[in-house]
Amino acid sequence: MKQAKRYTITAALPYANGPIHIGQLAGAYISPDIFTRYLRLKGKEVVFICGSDENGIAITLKALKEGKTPQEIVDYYHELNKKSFHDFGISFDIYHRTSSEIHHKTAAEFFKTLYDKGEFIVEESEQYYDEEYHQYLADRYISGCCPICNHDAAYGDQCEKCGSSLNSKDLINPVSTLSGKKPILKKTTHWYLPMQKFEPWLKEWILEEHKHDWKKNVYGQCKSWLEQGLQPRAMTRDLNWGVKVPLPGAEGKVLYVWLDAPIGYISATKAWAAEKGIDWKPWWQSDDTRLIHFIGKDNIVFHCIIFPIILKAHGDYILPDNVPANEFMNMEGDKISTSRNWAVWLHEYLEDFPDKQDVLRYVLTANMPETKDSEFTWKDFQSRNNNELVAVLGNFVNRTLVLTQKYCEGKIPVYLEEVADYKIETIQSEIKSYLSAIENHLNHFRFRAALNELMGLARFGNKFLADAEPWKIIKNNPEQAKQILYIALQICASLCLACEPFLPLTAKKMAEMMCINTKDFSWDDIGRIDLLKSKQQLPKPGLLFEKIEDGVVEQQITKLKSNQKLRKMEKENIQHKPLIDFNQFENLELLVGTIKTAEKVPKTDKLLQFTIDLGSESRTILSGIADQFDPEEMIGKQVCIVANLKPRKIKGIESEGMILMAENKDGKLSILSPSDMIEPGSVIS
Ligand code: B3M
Ligand code: ZN
Repeated sequence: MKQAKRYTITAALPYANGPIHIGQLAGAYISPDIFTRYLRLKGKEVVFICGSDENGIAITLKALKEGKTPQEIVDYYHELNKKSFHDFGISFDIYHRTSSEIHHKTAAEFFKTLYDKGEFIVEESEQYYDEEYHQYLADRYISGCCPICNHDAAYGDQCEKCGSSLNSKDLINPVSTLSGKKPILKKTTHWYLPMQKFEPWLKEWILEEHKHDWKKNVYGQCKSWLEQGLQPRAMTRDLNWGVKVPLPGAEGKVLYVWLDAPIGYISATKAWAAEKGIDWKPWWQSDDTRLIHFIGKDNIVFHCIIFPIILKAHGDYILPDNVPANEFMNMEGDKISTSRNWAVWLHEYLEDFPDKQDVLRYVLTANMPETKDSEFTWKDFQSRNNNELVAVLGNFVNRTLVLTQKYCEGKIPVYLEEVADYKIETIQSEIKSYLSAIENHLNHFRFRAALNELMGLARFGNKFLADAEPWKIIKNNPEQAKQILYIALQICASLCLACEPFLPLTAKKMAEMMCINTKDFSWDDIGRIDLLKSKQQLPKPGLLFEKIEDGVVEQQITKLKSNQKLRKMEKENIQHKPLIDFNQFENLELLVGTIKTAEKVPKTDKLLQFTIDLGSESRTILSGIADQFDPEEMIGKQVCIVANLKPRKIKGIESEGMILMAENKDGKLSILSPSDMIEPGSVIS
């Protein structure tokens, strides 16, 4: 860790294509907020940078799905997410946007500098292209049959059924999700960063220099990337949304989103500095600046390998000093997923738990996925609230303040050393020892342990009060009882300051209850026994936290499950297949037929053989439905037929079409029939 004059702290720029959920908050936002608030209290110069990632395929896909423009999507989610972070007290100095002009300019200049230095190699390759939409197709825009498990709706980069990561060219029968047509392969040119060139340097910089100060999960991932060997990676894309490639002849091409997004930290810093009228450069270019990126584990390679390569190649920039990435937080036994509706979104949480931001901050910090994946459950949320926040922190503060009202008319007592039975120094050094434990943990990005020490200080306060028993002493020795309260109140004041990085809204409430102006104090004042002014009249105290009843969390669990069911049904019903054109539909020949004969195909479990009258002809059609239908009962029924399906031989019998059925999610079948009898051979359209 280097000595620093100033700190540039960044938190991953979330895509502006959906609301923020608790997994993201626990992964990449609470920890830098705690860290930054702590540094500010220490009197350090620090800037805390974040903003919306508004470029790339994640945005254009969402726009396509919702029938909106990418701009509409990012405008909406930028505002929503900015507000959510603000509501949860995440104290960014700026929440910027990568669609801004200054970002486009900064990112394009960065690319141009690297280009002028000859850092890219230009290569031509074949990529899928949609002729109808005149667009090259990113992997996510191609769907087809998975070569591994045969799932018929795999994406070009991944099969969601079997989880295999794929190459779009491996898909069987690829179709463009834009037009529904088969894409063609077409040549295109891109600019590649030869990452392998930087391998020896990265091995030295990460594997040697940061062997001891980077977290094990981060170091381990980097090591495995570096051991596998780096490959050239394309830094441009064929897309019409994003930062345009600033070169002649590069029309229709934009920067790869993972090239421009981290540069977003720099452009955000520029915007922030411009507003303050200061120079942005020291924050990114001075050796006495500590640059720290807070991210989730899926972003490690981009922040530890690709972005540092880009910074190094540019030459004017400092490198990250640390990248304390978290693992993932799961929820109620499953991965958090927006698309499966298995999540708690910040704006929804606040609707159900108004004013309880700090409870969530507390629970997410206590469970932060620092070294391995962790788990959020509503039961744990409830029990941490009731047994820790209410029973320990809230209880200590409330008891102290209520007793002050009772024994001292709500005034902070005067400290009389000759009366006090307690060695102030011992109390002070006890508080200081919690404090230095908190500091030590924070300096090593151990937020869970730091929070635990904070609660240790609250426990210490509780124990002090319980052991001193002012309620017993008050009758015979009221002065002595007041001294006890004086000390308890000062411990509360220390707690208030120490809470601020973790539970900023609670710290604010505590400060109001104790009439303390936290701005007058710094982190190093914690432990002082004169933080509160004697004779100060305090208002009637309210509660810091309240108990959460069983019914409340049960409701949340029910909501989660019903949300998911709804989503699953929507998905099953609607999201199956890519869109088709009307002429594709018209190519289907659908006819009504009447079943003349029906019998089971011998030596099979499920096959029924039908003769179907189509008016001018009759057809033999096989159908695998014998487990649900009795052949005899089907004779005479009218059915809908796909009449132009290529004949197929099944068990030696040629089937000349298909009978249409509806199937519910439990696999129950129902035959589709016209509602009134109609001539066989009638056309369905
Ligand atoms: N937007 C991915 C994500 O939201 C990406 C992070 C960018 S950080 C520069 O996880
Ligand atoms: Zn598959």
